[in-house]
Amino acid sequence: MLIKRLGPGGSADIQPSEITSESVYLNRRCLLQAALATAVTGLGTAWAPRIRAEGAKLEFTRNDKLSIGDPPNDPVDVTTYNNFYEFGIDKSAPSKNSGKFKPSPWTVAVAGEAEITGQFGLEDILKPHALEERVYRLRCVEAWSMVIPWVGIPLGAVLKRFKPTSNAKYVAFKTVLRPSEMPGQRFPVLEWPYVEGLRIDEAMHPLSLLAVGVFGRTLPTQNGAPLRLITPWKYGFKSIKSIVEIRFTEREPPTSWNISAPHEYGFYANVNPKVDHPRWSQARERRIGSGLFASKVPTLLFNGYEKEVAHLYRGMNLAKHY
Ligand SMILES: Nc1nc2c(c(=O)[nH]1)N[C@H]1C(S)=C(S)[C@@H](COP(=O)(O)O)O[C@H]1N2
Ligand SMILES: [Mo]
Repeated sequence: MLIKRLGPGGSADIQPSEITSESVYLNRRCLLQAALATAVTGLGTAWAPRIRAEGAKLEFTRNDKLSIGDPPNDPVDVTTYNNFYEFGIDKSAPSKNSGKFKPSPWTVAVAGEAEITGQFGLEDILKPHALEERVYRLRCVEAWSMVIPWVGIPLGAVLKRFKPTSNAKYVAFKTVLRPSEMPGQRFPVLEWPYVEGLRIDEAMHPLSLLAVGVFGRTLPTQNGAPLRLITPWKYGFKSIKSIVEIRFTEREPPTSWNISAPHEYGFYANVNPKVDHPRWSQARERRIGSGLFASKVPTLLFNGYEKEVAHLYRGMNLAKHY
């Protein structure tokens, strides 16, 4: 497989052997270690020791402007209460069944309507971007939510480096297909590999994040290592994990949940408390960690990010485009 190197001005072919593995690269980022991470972010180590599957410490700065003030969920909840059907459908399955999954080395194929396409090492995709921590609310369509401090890079900045053409109206993402390491893929629960997509302006929105870490460390396998999407104003299922392909397309791409249940899940998947799921209400949500008997809290339009994203959907009927 020929793997390209993405530079600021274009790409040059290189041999796979030249590629630094993701873990080596991410370790290199950790030059300053915990002391600085704590100094810079005011957070850092207090959370880290409680993570189940400990990744490498990351060097990052906290993006306060794009973070919410709510206290993050317990790391144990974030890393053991997961949806990642490739490892099973129970919430506890991804943390239990993802031990064999190898997130390194990792390459991402970039394809479609862009001037620069090819197969790129994860390191090359990440390299020029500074890692940021952003505390986002995650709202699952199953009517529960969490507050999670992701570490990543803005998706839009990454996409721009591939020089999308004027035909690039959408961006499609694909999860790795690896049934030998992902036991859930041996069952036809969903059509594999998992796919998702965004309209190009949604992808370019400053809130869209390509996450490589959580709680200041590289992503645990159950949270989508080594690279996943986060779109906080949409239901969690848009935030596709373990991405191996990014494709610029002219037409709206297929998405896994829409393929599996088209009357229940649309392409947009914006959090909208007024549009019920056909089988349950979306008006309220349970905050994971608030206790089984805690009352549900009202769900906010666009998951609380209305001010930031409402302009993307002006003139659209959001009851129709669910
Ligand atoms: N590849 C893949 N990505 C996925 C899923 C999945 O099953 N497979 N589940 C989605 C759903 S429904 C949710 S709510 C979030 C959960 O992310 P978390 O487990 O990191 O909290 O991941 C999303 N991304
Ligand atoms: Mo979800």
